[in-house]
Amino acid sequence: MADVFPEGFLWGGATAANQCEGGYLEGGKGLSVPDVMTAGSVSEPRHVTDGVLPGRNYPSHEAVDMYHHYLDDIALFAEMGFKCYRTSINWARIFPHGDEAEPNREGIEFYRRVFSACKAAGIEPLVTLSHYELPLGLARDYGGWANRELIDLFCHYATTVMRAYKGLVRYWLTFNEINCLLMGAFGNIMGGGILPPGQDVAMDLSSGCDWDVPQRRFDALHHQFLASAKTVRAAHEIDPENKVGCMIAAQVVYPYSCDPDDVLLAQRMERTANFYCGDVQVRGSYPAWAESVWSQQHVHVDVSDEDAWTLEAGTVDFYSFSYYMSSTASCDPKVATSGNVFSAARNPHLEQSDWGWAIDPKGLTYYLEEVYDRYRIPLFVVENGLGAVDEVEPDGSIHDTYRIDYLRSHVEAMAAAIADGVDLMGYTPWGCIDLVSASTGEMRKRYGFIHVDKDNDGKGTLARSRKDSFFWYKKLIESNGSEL
Ligand code: BGP
Repeated sequence: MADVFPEGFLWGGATAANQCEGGYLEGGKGLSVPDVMTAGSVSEPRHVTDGVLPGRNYPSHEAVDMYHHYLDDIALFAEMGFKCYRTSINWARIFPHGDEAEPNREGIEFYRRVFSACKAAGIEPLVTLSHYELPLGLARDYGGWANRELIDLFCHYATTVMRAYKGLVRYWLTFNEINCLLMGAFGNIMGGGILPPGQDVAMDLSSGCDWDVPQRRFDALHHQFLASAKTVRAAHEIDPENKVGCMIAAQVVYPYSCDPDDVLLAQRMERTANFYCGDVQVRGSYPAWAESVWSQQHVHVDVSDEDAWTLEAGTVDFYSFSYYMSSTASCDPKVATSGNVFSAARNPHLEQSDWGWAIDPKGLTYYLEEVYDRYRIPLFVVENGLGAVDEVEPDGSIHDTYRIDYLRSHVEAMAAAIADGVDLMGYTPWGCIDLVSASTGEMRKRYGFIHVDKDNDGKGTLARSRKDSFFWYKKLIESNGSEL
């Protein structure tokens, strides 16, 4: 492929603290919402329990133990030639309950070591401040993000770490997949830290959430918009070199048929899912159609003059997103099924992963071009990949050609968008090292270039090994995307 990727393109990989770190009570860390979420599977939902219950499997507690393996893992990232490593800071490692005045020094020093190791290896850290990991104290005692007090608590946390890592980190993301708050169970728990009532409640993604109160989610989202906008301003004051992005779960929705009702439905779904959040964070105000979204949901969002000013003054420097799949919209209820974030109809033209996610590289080109046309700021693909079951051969090798094929076609899709004028900063495929799945809590749903010896029951040596995709990605980076 011709040289299309710009000089300095940020090739790398992405993880999140609660899915890879482990060490859940080490170094003074407090409990975080994922620490009370059990493991599930493709057919069994994860459960949220009232505290840590004996005899249950909580995958975040050890995860893949990066807390103790980070030096070796960063060395493997460097061997692949990573220019960038996206990870997140676990807020409860810095402020164990979430609302202390002074940070936990051990937590600060842990991430300083991680980011320094990245820098020493020539890898630029890209840090998510909130990746599905609200301190449990804030979820339990404040009601999560539905409570406006979280804005100041978050800003205190964000500015503390930005000051601590000044000169080490300059790329930041405020909220991971902020738009997940537009949907039921997953949005409440993972996005908003709004816990279900009860001792032991299933986070069922395939059906509705009977304890959902839409007003709470829309309030939570508004509070996160404000917290994000204030953080952007503070980041620029702390260090003018800082660049802060939003992070949206990309939803590409095609009309299932050319019935104008399907076309309009697809437009509405796509617009709400992507641009409700994108417009606030990039343009600095709610879209014109926000009122109709609110009235359909029977909610009211109170945007005071001061709020409006805050949103306008804190727009992001770049737009980042995760992209895994596309979906379709149909007015026929008989064709509806489910995807990773929003409910949709199965596309008969596309293959699906073992977890039912439609594989659609062209959807990535489509999305990059749509979003760039709308916002005209740099874009960054900070998650993409194929969750699959890998077989380890007797000699220890792993021939994950399906993963290479998936990633290759998505790199081609990015190249097509760049050739069309899209300003793309980088690409950090998800789960560059095997880690815990967010939606199902499994280990067997693997994304990594690096295999970790650990199974769904938590057994294994935690040994790391290189898959075939490791060598493929290394060559790709070496050639700056031209050797596919
Ligand atoms: C995104 C999340 C990640 C990640 C990924 C893959 O929604 O930002 O945290 O986990 O999806 O999803 P899963 O882990 O459910 O396969």
